Amino acid sequence: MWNEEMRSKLQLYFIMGSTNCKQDPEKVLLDAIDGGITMFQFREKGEGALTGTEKINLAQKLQHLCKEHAIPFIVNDDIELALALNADGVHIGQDDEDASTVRKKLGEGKIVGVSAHALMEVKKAIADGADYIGAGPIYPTRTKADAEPVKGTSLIEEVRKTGIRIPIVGIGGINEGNASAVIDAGADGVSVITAISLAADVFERSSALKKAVAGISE
Ligand code: TPS
Repeated sequence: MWNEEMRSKLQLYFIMGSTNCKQDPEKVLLDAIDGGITMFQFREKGEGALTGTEKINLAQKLQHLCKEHAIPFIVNDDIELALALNADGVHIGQDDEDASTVRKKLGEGKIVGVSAHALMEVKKAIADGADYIGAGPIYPTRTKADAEPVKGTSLIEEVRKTGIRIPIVGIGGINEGNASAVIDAGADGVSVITAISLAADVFERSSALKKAVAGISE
């Protein structure tokens, strides 16, 4: 699904779980949706993360909000949860199963995204049938404990220079101040956690990010 629809869904891709929020996660997601996010990933990870039925219940509530606003709901890593909820897709990292296996498990018409940190990983993800790439970390991030070394925008530039057209989002330390550099490097969008999830005004910050991605200065 390397089409314009996928690219536009990636414009402002918000990722979140309960551990990334200081307020009620449902309120955070709703304000972010109002601010203009175009895709959502449920990522329930880290110290204090919910498990079992609590995790499923939160996922269901957030999925419901996404459905009401026609925002694709993607699950991080957890294929069983994605299947149980009939989520729109799954995002996987380099340590997970490959995209082709995940797609077989999910069935037709689902979105499969892959994190990549080098050109070789991008090529493998494409061969495995990935729908999009999460490239990063672009800038320093404290949100992912096992993050790879910072790449700047060079990986995205390198991928585009080779003529590879797969949809890409940049991720890692992105905010409204540096988002446009990521788009200029050749990304279709940006993916953020804390720039939105920890914002004092989630609506304001997501609207500002959306404008930065769309190239409209305030
Ligand atoms: C689309 N990942 C790389 S850096 C990071 C995460 C979760 C933390 C960003 O937090 N691409 C996609 N989804 C993923 N889960 C990853 C990559 C992995 P912050 O914005 O607070 O710096």
